[in-house]
Amino acid sequence: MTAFDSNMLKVYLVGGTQDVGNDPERFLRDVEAALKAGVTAFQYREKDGSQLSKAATIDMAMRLRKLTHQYYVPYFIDDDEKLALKVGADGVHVGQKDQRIEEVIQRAAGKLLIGYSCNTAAEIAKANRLAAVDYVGTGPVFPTNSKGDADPAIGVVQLAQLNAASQHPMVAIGGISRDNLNAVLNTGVAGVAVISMILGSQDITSTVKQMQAAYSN
Ligand code: TZP
Ligand code: MG
Repeated sequence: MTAFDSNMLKVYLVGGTQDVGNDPERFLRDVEAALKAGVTAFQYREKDGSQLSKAATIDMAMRLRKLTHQYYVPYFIDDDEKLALKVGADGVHVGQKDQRIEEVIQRAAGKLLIGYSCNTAAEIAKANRLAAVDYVGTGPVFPTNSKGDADPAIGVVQLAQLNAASQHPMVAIGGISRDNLNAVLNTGVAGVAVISMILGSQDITSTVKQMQAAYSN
């Protein structure tokens, strides 16, 4: 497990094979292009229409561990701290609808970095009391097509308020695109997590570089 640094949230790629037309080889190619171009963290999130078997998901998780090591990029796994420990990932991301955060902390704290989805003031207040949480993921900021059970969009005003209330670094997620990236960064969040902005891009390298450049504006 690498040490947590909030800079790792800046350009945070999330994705699974379902985000690239259920094509595992294309997924590996696209993730590698993004790692090479400079994403600061990667989260493997195999759900919402995935067609991979359990065995194929474990195999993919291992291949992604090798790839992320090759590019020195911190590697998180969505929802499944057992899989994260098995493949030697750096961290696990836990949603509100997933396993209870207290149980994940008990099993994984000190072994895995812990990200936690928090989309309301009450959820942020709870996360503030959990010292083992490394960062919170908050959204959807805008409507998204990448998550079947996404809550209504919160918008940048609410995002800024939640970020101000959070004692953990915050990464914003949901519907983030070239058009709204600067508005999201103006809220003061530590970073942005995206699926389609990168995995749906015609030119992954230039998209990642534009995201990096947005921090120096
Ligand atoms: N959690 C909240 S919104 C979302 C997740 C996983 C999907 C983000 O995907 P996109 O394509 O960046 O809107
Ligand atoms: Mg989850």
